[in-house]
Amino acid sequence: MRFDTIVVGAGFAGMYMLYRLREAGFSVRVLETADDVGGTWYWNRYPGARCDVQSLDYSYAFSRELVDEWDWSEKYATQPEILRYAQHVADRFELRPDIQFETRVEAARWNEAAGEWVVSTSRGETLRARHYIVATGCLSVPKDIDIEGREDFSGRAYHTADWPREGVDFTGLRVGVIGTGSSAIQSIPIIAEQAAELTIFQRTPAFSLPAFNRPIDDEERAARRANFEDIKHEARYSLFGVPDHPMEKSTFEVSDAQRRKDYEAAYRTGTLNAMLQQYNDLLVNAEANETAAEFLREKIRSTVKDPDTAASLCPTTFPFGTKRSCLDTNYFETYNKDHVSLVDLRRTPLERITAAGVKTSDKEYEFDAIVFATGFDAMTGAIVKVDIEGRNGLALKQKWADGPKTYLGLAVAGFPNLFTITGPGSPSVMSNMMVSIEQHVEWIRDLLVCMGEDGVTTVEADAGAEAEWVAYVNTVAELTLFHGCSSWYLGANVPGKPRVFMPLPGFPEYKAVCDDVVADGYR
Ligand code: NA7
Repeated sequence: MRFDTIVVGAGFAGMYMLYRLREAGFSVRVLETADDVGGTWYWNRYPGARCDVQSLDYSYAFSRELVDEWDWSEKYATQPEILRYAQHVADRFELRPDIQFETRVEAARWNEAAGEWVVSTSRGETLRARHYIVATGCLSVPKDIDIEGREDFSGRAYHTADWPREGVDFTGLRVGVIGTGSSAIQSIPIIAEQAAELTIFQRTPAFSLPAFNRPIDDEERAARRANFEDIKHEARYSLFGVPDHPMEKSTFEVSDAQRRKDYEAAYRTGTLNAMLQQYNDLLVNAEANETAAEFLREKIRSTVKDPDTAASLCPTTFPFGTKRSCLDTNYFETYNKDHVSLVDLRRTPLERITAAGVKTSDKEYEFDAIVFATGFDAMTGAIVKVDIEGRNGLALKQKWADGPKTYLGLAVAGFPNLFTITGPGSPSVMSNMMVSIEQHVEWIRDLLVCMGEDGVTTVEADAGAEAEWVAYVNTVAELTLFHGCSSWYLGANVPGKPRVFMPLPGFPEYKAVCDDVVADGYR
């Protein structure tokens, strides 16, 4: 079967790409592993799963009708509601007929003679297309669980990113949770409501702010709709792609007392960006950052009653915001429950999983169920999972052996007519994904339309431009405190993965470059 374009993934990126290309007259086939749309919101069904961007911002903005007809119920909607939204979009825009579900892409090879991509799937099919668009998401492939003995456990084992559809009832069980990133922090308070005993194994404590989640009422929805165009514009000119209040002051320009007040106000908004942007130097000046970090540590100490547990829960090894911070509901409060305990793996390292449970250097803990909340092979995992070969048999995995190289996070030299939506080297996870997705999809659509109009059959990133772009992304990262921090932003969570900073901070500046490339005839 032959199409103009094959899109991999039917999450928010793939669905919008399909919508725009079909509208522009292209024949498109979307290939999706799951049996429904939703991408990350299809798989991550763990209890308490929510987005860390507010629902009103984490929405498509391309269709006014869609904005007017969809009512979010909460400031931070739950995963089932976000999935319903994705399903609604698929139905409303009649996307499903062009999406092939339960199909994993195994290989994609560029055929030079035919000038097309040859794509093989888990169903044994071979599909051909001029363009191959990767819309597989930034956090979609769980990292391999790098803990010895993982297969030995005789109880029930779960991964937050591959949660059973029917849910899990932990009532009366002894449960262990490994990890304290966002997935763990969101699920722990809910698991604690059911489990008879809950033990959390923490290697690195995370900064987490209360989400102050609440219902959204009709008045708020109406106000939002009334100002929709302004808000949409503001989002596209904001650092993280969510409307914000520009940072004007630096940390030490204000008195200690004023700073406390400012932090308290930012904290009370229950948003990550307010706290990260309270002063304009928090992400570039370590001393400034430490004032915010200490403010958050004080919050932990005043919430968690046991001083030893509180001390373990206080992050001290990286600046605030440089590892992804979390938003929670009653996370730290949960440690005040008698049946919940924390094991600090920095004091007693995890040795292995056993048939009965988890063994640390100190003792063996017995469980009925273990929840692995150990994170993702972020940004590149899903892309290189497919065996992609460009010109002259060049494997993408090989090309990226020392870290991903892209031009604008959109294209890769040596891989004609291949595009990545929110790929490494673009703002992606450093921005509101919805805003980045819409910008990338529209940019790719415009390019493909332009190619058609000009009779151009292949387009490819220039190797020199790509090298310059990779250097630019690294230079930007080096100017910030993100650089050098062991986070999944630079692949540090996956043993052996090259450490290269993958997202690009600063959505508006990035968008300006993309627009400039277009204005310059796709130089
Ligand atoms: P994260 O944020 O990568 O968190 C994974 C957690 O699991 C983190 O606390 C890790 O500790 C811990 N971990 C991973 N491997 C191990 C081993 N081998 N032993 C002990 N502990 C381990 O993933 P999430 O799913 O929570 O969130 C990912 C993003 O999704 C999140 O940032 C949001 O943007 C949405 P470590 O920090 O590596 O010491």
